[in-house]
Amino acid sequence: MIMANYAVGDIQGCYKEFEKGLKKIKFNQEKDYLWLTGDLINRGPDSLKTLEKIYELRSRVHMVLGNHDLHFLARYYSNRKKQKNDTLKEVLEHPNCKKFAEFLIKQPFLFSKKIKLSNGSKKKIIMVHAGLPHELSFRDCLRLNKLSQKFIQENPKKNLKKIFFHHKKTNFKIISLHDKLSFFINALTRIRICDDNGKILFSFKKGLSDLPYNYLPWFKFKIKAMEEKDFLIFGHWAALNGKTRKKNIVGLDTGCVWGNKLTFLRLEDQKKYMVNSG
Ligand SMILES: [Mn+2]
Repeated sequence: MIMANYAVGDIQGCYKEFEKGLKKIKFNQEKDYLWLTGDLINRGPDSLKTLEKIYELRSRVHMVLGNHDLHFLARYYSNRKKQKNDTLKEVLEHPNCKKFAEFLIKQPFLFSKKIKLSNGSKKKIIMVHAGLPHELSFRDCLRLNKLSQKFIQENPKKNLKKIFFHHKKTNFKIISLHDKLSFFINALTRIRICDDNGKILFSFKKGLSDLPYNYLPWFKFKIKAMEEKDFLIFGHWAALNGKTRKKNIVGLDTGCVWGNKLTFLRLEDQKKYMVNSG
């Protein structure tokens, strides 16, 4: 392979497995790219080393922010409270913390690029952390992504606080632009299931066999932002263990931080490389 794009599921501070995976795929930072689905840090043992490595590789990294990355940014910029399973202390107390925060706050919620597959055809790849609200067009997604990035970057202290409103606003029937951006950010970083009207149940974290009445995984709806020929990768939902039963929507969070596996997917030919936890 001349050059390759490797997508990696939620690392969550599992540095050892990340490093092992880079060796396994023979990652070449002269020509390859890494696509990270977000939640790079927290809960796992080595958030600091993980950030150091990703920062070192940053010119070869495409990434989107996950809910844990946002939580870190909110702790750094706006004194958000520690959660009981946080493992961010080492990063927050490190002299390079500012550098990492400034790197992360520049990252998008949605990333998309056309790549050339090994069969010679071109494919649009869309990457998000958790998923997409099905009623949004791709143009709307790009526009809201830009505005959301601007929103948190222009006043991180104040605006990062605002986006953590959690379960109160659950769909797009929202009037103010800031509420809309806040909803967009929460949806892209935390969605798992929703109903026909796009109402998201943010508190749900289980698997497909425990779906509440009237709710379906976001990817079971017709996703307006995607064409049949596009390909979407996401992380976040470890209980799925990567399975969506859709050919062009692939989950990459295989629960490494919960003792399962870290998944690397070569986008050119869909070859999967798995690293066992531990
Ligand atoms: Mn997540």
